[in-house]
Amino acid sequence: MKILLYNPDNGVTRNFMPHLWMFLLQALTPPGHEVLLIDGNAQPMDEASIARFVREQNIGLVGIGAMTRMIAKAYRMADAVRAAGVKVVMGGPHVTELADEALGRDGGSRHADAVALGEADETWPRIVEDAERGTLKDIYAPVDDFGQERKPSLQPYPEIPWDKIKLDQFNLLPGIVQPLLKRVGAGWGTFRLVPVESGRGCPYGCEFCTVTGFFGDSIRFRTNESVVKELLLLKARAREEGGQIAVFFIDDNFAINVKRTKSLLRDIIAANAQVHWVAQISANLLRDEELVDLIAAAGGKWIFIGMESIDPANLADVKKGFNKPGEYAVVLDRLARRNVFAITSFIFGMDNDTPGVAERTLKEIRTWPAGLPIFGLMTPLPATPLYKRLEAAGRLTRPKHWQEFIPFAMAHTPLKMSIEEAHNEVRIGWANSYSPEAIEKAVDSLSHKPLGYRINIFIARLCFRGIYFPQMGRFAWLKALLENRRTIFKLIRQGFRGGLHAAVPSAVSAPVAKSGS
Ligand code: B12
Ligand code: SF4
Repeated sequence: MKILLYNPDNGVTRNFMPHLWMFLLQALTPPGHEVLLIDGNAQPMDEASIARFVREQNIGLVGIGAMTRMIAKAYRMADAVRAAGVKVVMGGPHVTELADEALGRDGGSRHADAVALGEADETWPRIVEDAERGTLKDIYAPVDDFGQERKPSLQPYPEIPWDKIKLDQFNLLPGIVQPLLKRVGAGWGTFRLVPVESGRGCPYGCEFCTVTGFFGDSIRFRTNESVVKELLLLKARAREEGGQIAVFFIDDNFAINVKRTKSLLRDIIAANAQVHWVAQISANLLRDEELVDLIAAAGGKWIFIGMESIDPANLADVKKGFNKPGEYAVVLDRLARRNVFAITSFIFGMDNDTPGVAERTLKEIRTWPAGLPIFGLMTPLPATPLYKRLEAAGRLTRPKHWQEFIPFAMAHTPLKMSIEEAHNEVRIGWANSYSPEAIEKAVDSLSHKPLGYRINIFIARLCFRGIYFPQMGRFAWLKALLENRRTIFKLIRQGFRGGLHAAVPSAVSAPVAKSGS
């Protein structure tokens, strides 16, 4: 049977990284089937084109995975596939929480023939076999023979054949700059960011987060050996194709067990398996100097930190009191001293926020080492404790906000400001952090470091700008480059002064954006 795994586009930014679930399920598919992968962010498709594709390719089963914000598009695509006479199975965090919605049992129309609840590592082979036999069931739950929920142990972990997988759709370097970069330095034919997990689960249970409910509070780790092997495979591929590969460790809290993280990092160093990587780690775990030393030595370049707020009352409200705003600056300095920088994520529209929260936060940020601040709005995702609290209090203004996804729009009223005021605070956060002046300042603040770091932060800031300010087409990019021409010329001048080769870092560290940890 020919199987298509499809991930819808997020409708806002171009994806910079493939989704791990597709590669994982592909690796877990029983032999004898052909699995095709399409990420709508890299290969845009509409309803008509997916219907045509499944007919022309004679696809027998389509698997669709989506986060809440892409679910409306996922349903539309699923409807088109089903109308073409092909079965659809859906999985991922949204349909796990709202399986009835996908199956049309909540009064709406049906979008999926089957839903895979939770982690599908063990149910996927069964789904494929049932689909082939024509006996697909409505729901596949990861349970043992006694009906108890069973989470995959991740030991053993499937081998994802990164050396063979076609990754043509995932090259971050735009076609026009490739010939130029090839001239400047060897090894710049491609630049890929690849997701790797080393463990699953987070015990912290922050109120707005899906992770503890979905993956559970008991953490499961792969063996160090299997992670190291995967990194070596990726490193070899980068060498072979004359390109760069960076890794995003997608664990929700990469250092949740500090002892184990240190042991993994030591093994990565010992095996010379370092690639440049990004990981998510909560600020409280970055107090450990030895951990930060090992992060830097093992190739860590960017750490995503879910700071959420500089107000301890807000943090206590959302059960994230383990974040201590008083230590944010110390943590960021500790990282920056080792040339590791931070993606600092903030949420506005929290219950203790008042107008002016953006400027108060920016004032703090300006005292920190240059990084990548990102700003989002408090969003009640289905089945989170936050959703339940707001629903019980009658505060949801758009209880099914995912059915009509609007980027950067609240779905409930905050307590101490209006929805419009919250939206405005987010706008202020982005506008101030990603204006040409702010970008130039961030680049200049690294003037004591080699030029590569300045180029790195410049490219990363330009990419991150696109999370809020639409930057999808060539013209939008051209406009952004024109607006930032002062910084570009400055960097070019510095590059020629120091020699062209000095201008290119060994691998531009990859930018990312999400919320968690
Ligand atoms: C990596 C990541 C991202 C990446 C993008 C995704 C990518 N390219 O990999 C980035 C960094 C861009 C990102 C951004 C965001 N993210 Co994010 N992200 C993650 C993260 C950390 C890892 C995803 C992952 O690969 N997990 C590991 C795989 C193995 O798990 P999985 O995807 O769930 O797949 C398993 C099952 O769900 C199932 N499955 C999944 N799909 C399918 C499909 C089929 C057919 C089947 C059968 C099974 C199946 O099988 C898989 C194996 O068990 C998760 C948290 C987490 N731990 O999952 C959050 C998470 C998915 N993100 C989340 C959110 C909210 C966001 C943002 C909206 C945050 C923000 N405020 O901006 C943005 C929006 C993204 C956008 N613009 O598109 C939420 C989603 C919650 C929800 N209900 O939708 C999560 C769960 C984190 C959280 N804090 O709650 N994110
Ligand atoms: S926000 Fe981060 S620390 Fe909190 S529960 Fe989610 S993954 Fe864990």
